[in-house]
This record gives sequence, structure tokens and C-alpha cells, in this order.
Amino acid sequence: MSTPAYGPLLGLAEEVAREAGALVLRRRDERTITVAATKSSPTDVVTESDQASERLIRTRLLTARPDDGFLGEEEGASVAGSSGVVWVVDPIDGTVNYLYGIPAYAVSVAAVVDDQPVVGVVHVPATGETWTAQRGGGAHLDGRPVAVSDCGELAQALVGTGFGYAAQRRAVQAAVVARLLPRVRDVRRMGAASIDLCQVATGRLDGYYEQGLAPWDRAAGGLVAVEAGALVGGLGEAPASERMTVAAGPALYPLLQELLAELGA
Ligand code: LIP
Repeated sequence: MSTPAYGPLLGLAEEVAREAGALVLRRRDERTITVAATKSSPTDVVTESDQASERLIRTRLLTARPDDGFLGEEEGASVAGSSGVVWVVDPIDGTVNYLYGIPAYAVSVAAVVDDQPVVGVVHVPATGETWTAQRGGGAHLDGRPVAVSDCGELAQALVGTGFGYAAQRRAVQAAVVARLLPRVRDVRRMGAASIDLCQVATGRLDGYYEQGLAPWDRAAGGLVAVEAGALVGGLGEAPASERMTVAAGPALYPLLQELLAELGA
């Protein structure tokens, strides 16, 4: 598939992400937010809005493109499809922010071909900001091109991170961040990985790392970051995975990776 062929996928992804965003924002404004279930811990919640958003996205995408596959955060099980395109979706990334009315939550929609995201949309309903990217076509925020920062010094770097829900994982993450904090400008924990990756893409963060990300947390935001000039991977030569996701501009990336390895992340 050549780059222009992704245009229709990007248009559909953006349309559907905005529709789902309007749904979750309306429910937030009406304060009709109900916790439907918990997942990995009692604080890892799924609201009825997560479920409604995923249903809307899945129905809209698979009605438009019935042969595509689908992997969403809330239903877990994936639909394989036969077209070679798989949609990877987080219906609300930053659910705890959503629950508390903190605006840092997003609808994240990616189209993946051969295990590589080719289209990514991260829409933040509360602010209206929408990042879009297609492979080889650059990254945009509300239609304007974005680029990573040129920061090449850890001591000057503003670094984002996040923490999992399980207490044991948090203990390890806390130990790493405690030793990282004195080595960088400062640390931000905003609570939605897709937005963090887009902040790197926009130069609002110089770097970002997190353990425990699922494909739907990083698919769309990771493509936005790469298309804005970031390097995105794991530790060493490993690709980004649940084990570790690191994102930064090319000057900072190896320094951040080395620091994380030194700290035993
Ligand atoms: C969230 C991630 C975030 C992480 C949170 C949570 P969710 O995803 O995007 O980076 O630190 O603990 O996992 O659960 O809101 O979709």
C-alpha cells in the first residue's frame, strides 16, 4: 500500500474518533459516568462510557470496512479480518482522568498493517485537540505539522512517564522514577499514554517512557511521535512493547534509553 492509499483510512479514523469523543464528552458533561467493571486492580476501572465508545467505534469502522480486523481495549478478544488492516483502539485512554473530570483523556484509533501502524488519530474531547498521522505523511495537530524538540541533554529534558495499576509494578516504577528525577529537568505524569506520546511529537515533552503499555495505548500515539521525528522503541534494540516503551527526539533518545537501563527499568 503506498502512502496516499492511507488517506481514506485516516479520514475514517478521524471521523470515528471525533464521534466517540463527542459521546464520552456528553456523558461527562451530563455526569452519567458509571463504573461498569474493574480489571487488573480495584482502581483499574472500566466505565460504561468506555464500553459505549468502543461499541460505537467498532460498529462504525466495521460497517464501513467489514473485512477489517479489530482489537479494542475493553472487549479484549480481537477480530482477525481478511483485508490485512486491523484497527487498534483505546475508546478512552486515561479512564481515571475521565472519571475524575481531569481533561487529559483521549480516544485513540490506529490502523495497523503487517503489525505496523499506518494511520493514527489521538483525539482529546475535552480540549478538542486532535493529532493525526499516516505513515510517511508526517504528524499534525489540528491540521498543523508538529515536530519533536531538539533537546539533547538529560539535565534539560522534561520527561513524561506513567504507572501501572498493580502495586508490585508501581513499586518498581517508583524506584526508577525516584532515581531518574534528579537527573532530568522534571517529570510529568499526565495519565494517558497516547497523549504523552503526542506531547513528545509536539515538543511539549522531550521524552517519555513507560512500562506496561498495551498495543492500544501506544499504536496511534506511537505513529504520531515517529512521524513527528521521534524514535520510539524499547530498551536497547528491542521494539516498543509491554516491557518498555521509550519515545524521544533523536538527540535525547539514546541518552534516555541508557539512563533507564542503568536504573534497572
Ligand atoms: C492508562 C495509560 C497510562 C497509564 C495508566 C493507564 P487507561 O490507560 O494510558 O499511560 O499510566 O495507568 O494504564 O487504562 O486509562 O486506558
